[in-house]
Amino acid sequence: MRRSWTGAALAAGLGAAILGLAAPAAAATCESLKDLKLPDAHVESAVPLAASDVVTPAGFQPALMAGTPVCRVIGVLTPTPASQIRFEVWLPGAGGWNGKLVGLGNGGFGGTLSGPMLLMRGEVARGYATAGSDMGHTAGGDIDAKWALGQPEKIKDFGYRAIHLTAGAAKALIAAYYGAGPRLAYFHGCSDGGREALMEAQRFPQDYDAIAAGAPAIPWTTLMSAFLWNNRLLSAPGAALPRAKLQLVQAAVLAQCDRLDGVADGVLEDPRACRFDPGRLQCKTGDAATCLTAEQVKSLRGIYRGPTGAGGRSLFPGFTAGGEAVAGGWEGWITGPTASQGRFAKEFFRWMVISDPNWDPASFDMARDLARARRSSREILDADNPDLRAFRARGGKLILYHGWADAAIPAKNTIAYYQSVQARMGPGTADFARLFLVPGMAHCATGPGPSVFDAVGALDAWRDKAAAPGRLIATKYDNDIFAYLGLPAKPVRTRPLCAYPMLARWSGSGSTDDAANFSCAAPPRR
Ligand SMILES: [Ca+2]
Repeated sequence: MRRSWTGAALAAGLGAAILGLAAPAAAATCESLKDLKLPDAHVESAVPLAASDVVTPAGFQPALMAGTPVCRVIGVLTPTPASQIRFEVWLPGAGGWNGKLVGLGNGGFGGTLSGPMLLMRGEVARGYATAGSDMGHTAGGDIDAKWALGQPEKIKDFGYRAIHLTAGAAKALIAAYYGAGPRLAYFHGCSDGGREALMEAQRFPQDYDAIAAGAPAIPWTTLMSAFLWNNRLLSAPGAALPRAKLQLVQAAVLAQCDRLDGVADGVLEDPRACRFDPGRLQCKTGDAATCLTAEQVKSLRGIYRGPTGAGGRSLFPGFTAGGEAVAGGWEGWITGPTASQGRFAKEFFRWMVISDPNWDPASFDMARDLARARRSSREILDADNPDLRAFRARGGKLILYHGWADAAIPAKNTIAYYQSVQARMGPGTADFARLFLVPGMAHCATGPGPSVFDAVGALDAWRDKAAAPGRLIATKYDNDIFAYLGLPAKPVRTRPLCAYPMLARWSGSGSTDDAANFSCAAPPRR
């Protein structure tokens, strides 16, 4: 009798455990999450999506199928009367959930959920519950800051509050839906999403257990000033750099430096080793297709050097050589007539710093206006605090990455931040924070080098299984964007990304398209 009672209890217990995996007793239906009470927030809708359902919110381009059955929750956070933070949480069915949350960052000034949702779609397919926000305002695109005029609380939402509160709302929804909170929570963002990632590590270390920050837009106030400094540099008479001249320069850089890393592949493993002076391309007289004018040489030297202040002191790092003509690179970000750097900076100064719709970027003065930007916005927007003690103390892990061919934000800026963390946190920094530089990678994605790698997978292996990443494997695809979004694409080449300061070195035999023929080695002394 006793035995059968035990057996029955065991069977019931097992049954409950099995049922518990499929549908925990405390769990809610998707639709019932609409009635969930959250602090300073309300749920607008909670709807089950089939894998084949097409997700097309305003501004969500391209429209894609959900790809995975999820409970899609849309809500609004209102921590202040002026706040209106739209967020989404996608919850895979209980049987497909891996017990973890991934928060995804936004880009630019935010303003839609397009960017986060593209990444959320990929992470729910791997079993994560995912979350993202519009950063607290609605805008026509991510280079639009008109919403900030006279809205100090909305600027705080954009600066740090939207991502922090979205993390809390996501955890509450997860606890209600599955009957248990996430066992582990990660965050991944690039560009402004990288800034958001570092805000979380610096300001809200309890939100996430591990964080990946790609090409972080830090410190925001200095970055925007550096954008405008480049813009003004190129506005001088004769200083513009048309596409053909960028191609001329990049070809000269690669002819001089491509083989310094032992592999002629159109990519520089460490652009800092390339001592290229554009003066060697200067025309003997006037201008021609095969040479640069004196004014163009001056522009290039300025972009490579970065803005300087009194006495030639560097105010922000410059860009490295080798990616001048990369598609979507310098022309789209720095040198083209409608380049994004100038547009971003104009929006920032006009609507967040000067608060004057008629403010003219031509009036920009680096010393005066950088100081002004810092006074108005440093406390809210700059995520460059190297003190990560609280994040480290709770077991947090941080992966930083940055593409060497990034024309939006210079890779050297992320090296400088990592070095500041090393200085503040000491010799054990690599035990919780590592930097991966990505040769030939443009801003957050694409470029001539292998640029597709699994940052969240590396975070998960490190935080959950104590497997510290010595190297990440990056793949080049025939369509990198497709691969990045989890759509079909054909691999072309793999390479290791080595934890800073190590560099990938070809063994000298075997295909240079296979990461197996490379090792991570200390950089040569220079
Ligand atoms: Ca090379």
